Amino acid sequence: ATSINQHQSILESASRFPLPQGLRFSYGTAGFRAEASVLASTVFRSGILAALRSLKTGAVIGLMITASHNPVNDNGVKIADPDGGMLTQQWEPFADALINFDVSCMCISWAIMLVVLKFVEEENIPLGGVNSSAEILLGRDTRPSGRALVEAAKQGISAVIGAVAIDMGILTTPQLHWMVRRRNKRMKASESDYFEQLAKSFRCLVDLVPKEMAKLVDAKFVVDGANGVGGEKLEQLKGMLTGLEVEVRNLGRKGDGILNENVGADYVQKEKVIPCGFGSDDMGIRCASLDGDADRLVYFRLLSANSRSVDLVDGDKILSLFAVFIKEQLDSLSKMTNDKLRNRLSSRLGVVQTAYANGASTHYLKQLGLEVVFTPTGVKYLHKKASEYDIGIYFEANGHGTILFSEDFISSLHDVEKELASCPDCESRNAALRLLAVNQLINQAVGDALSGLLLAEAILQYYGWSINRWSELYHDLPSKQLKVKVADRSAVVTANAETQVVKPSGLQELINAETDKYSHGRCFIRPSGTEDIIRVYAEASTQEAADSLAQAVEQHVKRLLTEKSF
Ligand code: G16
Repeated sequence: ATSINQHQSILESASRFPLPQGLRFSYGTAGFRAEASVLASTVFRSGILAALRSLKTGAVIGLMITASHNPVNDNGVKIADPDGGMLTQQWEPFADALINFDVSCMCISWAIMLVVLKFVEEENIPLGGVNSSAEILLGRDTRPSGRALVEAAKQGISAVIGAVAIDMGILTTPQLHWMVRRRNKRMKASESDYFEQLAKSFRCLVDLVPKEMAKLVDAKFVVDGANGVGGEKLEQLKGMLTGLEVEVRNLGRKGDGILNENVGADYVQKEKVIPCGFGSDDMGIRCASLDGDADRLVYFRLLSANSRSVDLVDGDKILSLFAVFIKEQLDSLSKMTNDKLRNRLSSRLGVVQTAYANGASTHYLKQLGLEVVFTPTGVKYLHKKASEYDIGIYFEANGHGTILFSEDFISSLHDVEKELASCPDCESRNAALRLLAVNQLINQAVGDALSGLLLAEAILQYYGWSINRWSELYHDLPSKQLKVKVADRSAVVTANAETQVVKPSGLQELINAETDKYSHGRCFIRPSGTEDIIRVYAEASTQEAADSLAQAVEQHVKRLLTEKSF
């Protein structure tokens, strides 16, 4: 009887969310994303998907309604797995099938039912079982369409018998991922717990900074909130922070501008100009920019009072700052005289980047003696790779990244810190305390602009560095990014961490021929997984050369993809 009830429940609610005619959704770089008005059925079905994932894993799952850096009229869904990371890639084909099932020969709700039942059987999911229970945490960003889409997700979740949705309201994406991870570890997981943990671990890092160094850094800095959720959350957090004077602009309040429109980390990083709300008065000031759901962060400073151009401190430079600091703490620990403790802490530190990483950053990191590896774009790939190390630092150039610590390494650090408790000033103990504080501060589930911002600020104080000094760690090779609108972005297929085009045939040879014309030339293209475009990235020894390489390749992409000659 339970099983019949379960079928009826899905059938009845599915009929209320028809799939828009003629559209196909694909699980992209970070879930589903599209114009908000066509998303109700996608979000409803994502609710079913999240509930099945929770039944399968016996753990709490997260469902976030956001389209992050996309325009305000778009929206989307990100799903957090039990460890707080992105939905396992093994379930992506099912997600695609569930959201897009073919309705040509049967009624929509029966089609859903068949897709669900086939998968439930394959995966051995206890759907309709007497004791089945599932819990899904829901969050949304500030988009006007968010409220209605959360309701659609709730209906999808409650169509699965035993599944419960807990609406956490407006959150940053990393907050929701953090909450899912914490709840599954049976730890305190409210928003105030999140803020307290960030404030406490930041204070701990700052307390370990020599006072004369901290004085060298201007306490005042300005943050662009992208008119999204991150600005308001930072306003809440800043009251709990000591030693920082943060001014937050572009909060998305009445009278402020529009979400992500000429503001935010994606805009500043791609266009290399100041966001709205910034101007010549900010000359000499350290500035940072969050994206629409606060999972990306970049820093910048104005280059001159009468131009909008910025010196960009992107994800690669944030990564480099973090890597220099972590390496220094590990070096301090390796100088410990106690052989037994030192051996316990021997660790593998790895750095993960994508093809977008500026060539100068990779060169710099390798010169530091670090192991650098590459994955395709998307935090789901970088995170997985970074988790293979004792300490894995990953960042995309667009500012999405974090530092992962293995549980074994953290437990060894605790042991070392306890053993050395009798020498409070001993540098090895301080290094252990700093690494433990970083582990508490930086989000272990996903890239988090707020925790990344606090870690960057604490490290600047530690070194006594201005943003100019930070920026001079290395000089970026000039680069250019372009977006090309095409009829069908799936026509482009890439390989080797997106550095080679496999389809359409002949295009890679054309890119190679263009690239060969420029000194230090490097260029690749890839279909975006969040927007309906092909992205072109080019690097060369001068800005003019990078621009011209990108434009030449853009022309080839346009010609080949509109001619449909592949
Ligand atoms: C998402 C992903 C990022 C990725 C970005 C751009 O970011 O989480 O890992 O770099 O999309 O992807 P694409 O180039 O495929 O459009 P966000 O911040 O938009 O969620």
